Amino acid sequence: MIRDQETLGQLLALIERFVRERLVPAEERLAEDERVPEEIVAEMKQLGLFGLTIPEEYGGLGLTMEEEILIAIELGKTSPAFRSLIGTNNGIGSAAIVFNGTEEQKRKYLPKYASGEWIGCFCLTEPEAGSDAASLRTTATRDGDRYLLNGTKRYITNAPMAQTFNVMARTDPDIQGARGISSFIVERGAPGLSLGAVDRKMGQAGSLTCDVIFEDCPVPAANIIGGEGEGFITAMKVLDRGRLHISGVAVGIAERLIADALAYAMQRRQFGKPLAEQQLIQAMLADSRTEAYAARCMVLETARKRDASENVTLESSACKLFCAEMVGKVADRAVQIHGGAGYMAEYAVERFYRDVRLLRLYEGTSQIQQLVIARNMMRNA
Ligand code: COS
Repeated sequence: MIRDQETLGQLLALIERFVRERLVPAEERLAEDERVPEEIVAEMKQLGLFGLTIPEEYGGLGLTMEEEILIAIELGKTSPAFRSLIGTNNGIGSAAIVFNGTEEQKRKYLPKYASGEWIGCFCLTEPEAGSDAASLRTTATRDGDRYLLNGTKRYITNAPMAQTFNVMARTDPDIQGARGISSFIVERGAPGLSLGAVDRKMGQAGSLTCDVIFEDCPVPAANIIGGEGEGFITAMKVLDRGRLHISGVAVGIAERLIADALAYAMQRRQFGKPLAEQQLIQAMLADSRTEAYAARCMVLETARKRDASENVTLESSACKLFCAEMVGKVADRAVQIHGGAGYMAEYAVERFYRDVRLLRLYEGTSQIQQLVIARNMMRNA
């Protein structure tokens, strides 16, 4: 749902300009330094990018899902590591509190996420629990008015700079599956909380991940989000939303790569004419454009359904599956259209080709999306 076309149009124009004038020129620096430059972080704060989805009463812009997707598409048109920095505050790092937090938790944390003063992150994955998230082993044992957390979380996006960690941990050791899991807010500096070394990755340089380790880490009982045993279901709701957001990012990246490939194909000449006039190149451009358009339509349609309070678990996974696979193919064709040049670091397509590989993995692999879709089809039959 778009609440006010004119206001949204202004915001989109502002972000489109920020991406084009500030982020795209800083892509190589980001890749080399593996850090979002400080001045860009400051500009992101000023633009309100950390609080796009935080409700207005807590200092954010309170965007609807459709509005958020349109912004995600714009932000997708540059290195995904820029979006990743604001991604957790707008999504998986804050959503559990927005959905299920107490008023006190909302007042304490959401304004800090919205301003970008604090970074939040989402700690679900573990060394032994990736796709099978319900088998996680981190424990939270009640000890008076606090819980003691023990366990290790893995590949946690933005953990190196996070001030809060939304941790899923098992509060009931007798319940092996999803129902034994609760959700907690842990603050940086808590005793027994430590971080592993920053992970080295295939792509998305500048989007930082690391292990988060808990050793008898005390967490006030007031920091549980929802009740005991509600953590897994909340995490799934968070991911429903996150998967849709990532789908929007995939559309934006695809549109960027198509623009880069088209520009190259129109300028580069072979066989006496521009590449873009060779039919086999046209086929690749046309397939990419068609798939990206289909992806854009499905993501926006799902966002509108979610704004209308429909359950979109199946559709969110369908979007994530289609869009993540789509952008993989588009990136592959963009490299192909560039020929040998596409393998060179000098061209952005080389970097994006590696960056987009993550989209088929995080917030649920393509295979997990297939499983969610099929299960929901059976449930609805
Ligand atoms: N919304 C609300 N509730 C949901 C839900 C959703 N989208 N998905 C599952 N649930 C509920 C189920 O209804 C069930 O509740 P009950 O106990 O009341 O029956 C509970 O959660 C457990 O669900 P389920 O039985 O489906 O759990 P499984 O362990 O079989 O599988 C999958 C769940 C595989 C879908 C889940 O583990 C998953 O998404 N894995 C991928 C994790 C992931 O994306 N990791 C990325 C890390 S974050 S970057």
